[in-house]
Amino acid sequence: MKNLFANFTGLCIPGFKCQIMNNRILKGLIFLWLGFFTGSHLFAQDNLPVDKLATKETIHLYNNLKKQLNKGYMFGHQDDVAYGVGWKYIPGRSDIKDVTGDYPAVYGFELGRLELDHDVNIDSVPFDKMKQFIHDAYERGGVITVSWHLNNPLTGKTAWDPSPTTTIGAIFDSPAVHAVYTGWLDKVAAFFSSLKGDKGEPIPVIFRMFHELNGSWFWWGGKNCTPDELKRLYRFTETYLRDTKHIHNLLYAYNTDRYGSRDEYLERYPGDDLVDIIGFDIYQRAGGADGNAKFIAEMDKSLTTLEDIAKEKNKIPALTEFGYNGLPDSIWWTNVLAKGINTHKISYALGWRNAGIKSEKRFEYYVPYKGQSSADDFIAFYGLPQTLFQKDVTKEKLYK
Ligand code: BMA
Repeated sequence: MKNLFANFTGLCIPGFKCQIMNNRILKGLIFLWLGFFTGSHLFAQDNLPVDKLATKETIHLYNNLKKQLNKGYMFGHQDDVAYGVGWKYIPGRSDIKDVTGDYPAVYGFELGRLELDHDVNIDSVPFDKMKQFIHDAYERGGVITVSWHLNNPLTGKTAWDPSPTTTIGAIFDSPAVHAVYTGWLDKVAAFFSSLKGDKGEPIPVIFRMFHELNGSWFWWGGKNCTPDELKRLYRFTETYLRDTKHIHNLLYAYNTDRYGSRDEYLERYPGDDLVDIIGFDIYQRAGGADGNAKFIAEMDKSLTTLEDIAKEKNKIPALTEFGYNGLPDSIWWTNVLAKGINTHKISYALGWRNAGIKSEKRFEYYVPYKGQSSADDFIAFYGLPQTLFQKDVTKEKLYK
């Protein structure tokens, strides 16, 4: 011990050579200490997402999303590059790009049916194509978010099979159902760890687990389980992915549907240690001046509450899904959506998918395609200083 101390303090006796060596050791130690200091400063406790072992790129994304709140909100679109109204899998194509010349900044994808080993997801998107889309979007500097309409592991039916209300209980109490559920998580973990950038680094993903969890249409939501059951499932799922499967490229989003009060929003909140991003989904159903005014007022109120909670809890607020199906209002973007969001600081707003038009009465699309009646207004919306698209965020280098 004594000798060691003498060496480190440069007191090595006798000789010059020894002195040089000691200086080197000292310099090395100072270097290491400085490195540690700057590193720990950069990744100080407050600047880490809930996964303390998150990859470098995930940590950068997390911090940049926070910083960017002062610049504007990113526009996102589900399945943007996979298909649009009247087309499917045309390389490089996107309805948003057809209209504005630019891609969205956030790209939503969906994992439903991955748990069943299907080659294509619930909306017929092949998983191998999805991985390529995710890779390309990430390399362009875009942000990836993923939802998962997973089947009911107790009944084997779809996510929309709420009965019986014992599914979450069975996941914990029945070894067979537990095994089904963890088997599904293993597949999701394999999917996330297969997402790699050009340098082999894992691609960060915002995972919207158990989205719309205050509504009663999914087996994990609303009346179909108790708040404590959902919280337990959320904690188990995240811990399993992170600690058992060692997945460290995820930011976790807590995601309700539209909500009436702060208490309702937080009723199923699983804990500050599990959530990076807080958001909600909201759709406009009624049009006209009255419908628009109500939608703007609801957005304004809900976003105010969301921002307050985000500030208190040091989380990132986002509009995790929105839409007005069929976009019947030609100035909806600047006259309604922008008015609802523009006074708020949120990270992003994700428009739902452009599944297409089957007939006059059967259609599903939430962003304009070229020629759609709200396309010109969307270009004006694109030009607003608050809205950020691909070109804006590429400049920001969100992963550095
Ligand atoms: C719903 C609808 C469905 C779709 C599902 C999963 O909101 O868009 O058509 O299958 O999401 O993405």
